[in-house]
Amino acid sequence: MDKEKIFDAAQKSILEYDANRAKEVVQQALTDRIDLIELMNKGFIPGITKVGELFGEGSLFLPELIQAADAMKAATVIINEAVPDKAAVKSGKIVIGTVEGDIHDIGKTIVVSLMKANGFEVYDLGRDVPTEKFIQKAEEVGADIIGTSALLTTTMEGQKKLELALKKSGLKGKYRTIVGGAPVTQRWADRIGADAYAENAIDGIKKAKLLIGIL
Ligand code: B12
Repeated sequence: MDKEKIFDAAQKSILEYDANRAKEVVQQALTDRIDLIELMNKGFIPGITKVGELFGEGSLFLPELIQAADAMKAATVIINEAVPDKAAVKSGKIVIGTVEGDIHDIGKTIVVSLMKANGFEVYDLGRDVPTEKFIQKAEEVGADIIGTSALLTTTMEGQKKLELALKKSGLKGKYRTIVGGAPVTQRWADRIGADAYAENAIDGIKKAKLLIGIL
C-alpha cells in the first residue's frame, strides 16, 4: 500500500477509536517495510494530537478519549516490540517512566520507541512511578539518564521531587535528568534543576545524546 495512505489510515484509526484497525495498520506497515518511526510521527501522533485538541475544545468526551488512547496504545505496543533493539551500538542507558499519580503514558512510550531505535538501552518503568523507584532502578542498572514524563500540572511536582531526592541522597550529577510532557517547559526544567527538557520525542533523543556527550 502507498506510504501516505498508510499514514492516513493510522491517523484515521485513532480518530475513529479503532484499536483493531490501528493494529492492522501497523501489521500492514510491517509487511510493506515502512519505517515504523515515520509511521508513528506522520500517522499515529497527528491522530492522537487531533483527539487531544477535540477533547480540549469540548467536542469529544472522556469515553471517546479513553478509546482513542487505547487504540494509540495498541499501536505503540506493537511498534515498540518491532523496533529493532540496536544491541551492538548501545549509546547509553536510560531509566524512564511517568511520574507518580499520573497514568498518561502514550508520549512516554513513543519516547521509549525512539530511544530504542537510536541505540539506547531503555528501562521503561511504566506509569505512576514513585520517585524512589526511578532512583532504585538507575542504581541497579547503572543508568546514565533518568527521564520523567508528566502530563498533569499537579503531577509535574513528581519531577521536582526526583531532583530533590537525588540531591538529598548525593546522587545529583551521577545521573543526568531529562523532563518531558505537555505542560512541562524549559523554564520548569531550569526551576527544578533538571539537566534537560525535551519538547517531543525527537528533541528528547537529541538532548539525551547531548547529555551523555555523543552529539
Ligand atoms: C490521552 C489522554 C488521556 C488518556 C491517557 C491514556 C494513556 N494511556 O496515556 C486518559 C483518558 C486515561 C486520560 C486521563 C486523564 N486526563 Co488526560 N489527556 C490525554 C490527552 C488528550 C493526550 C495526551 C497524549 O497522549 N498526547 C500525545 C502524546 C504523543 O504527547 P505527549 O504526552 O505530550 O508526549 C510527547 C512530548 O510531551 C514528549 N514527552 C512526553 N513525556 C516525555 C518524557 C521524556 C523523558 C521526554 C524526553 C519527552 C517526553 O514526547 C512525547 C512524544 O513526542 C491530553 C491532552 C493534551 N493536550 O496533552 C489530556 C490531558 C493531559 N488530560 C487531562 C486530564 C485532566 C486528565 C484526567 C484528570 C481526566 C479526568 N477527569 O479523569 C485523567 C488523569 C488521570 C491520571 N491520574 O493521570 C488534562 C490535563 C490538564 C492539566 N493541565 O493538568 C489534559 C491536558 C486534557 C485537557 N485539555 O484538559 N487522559
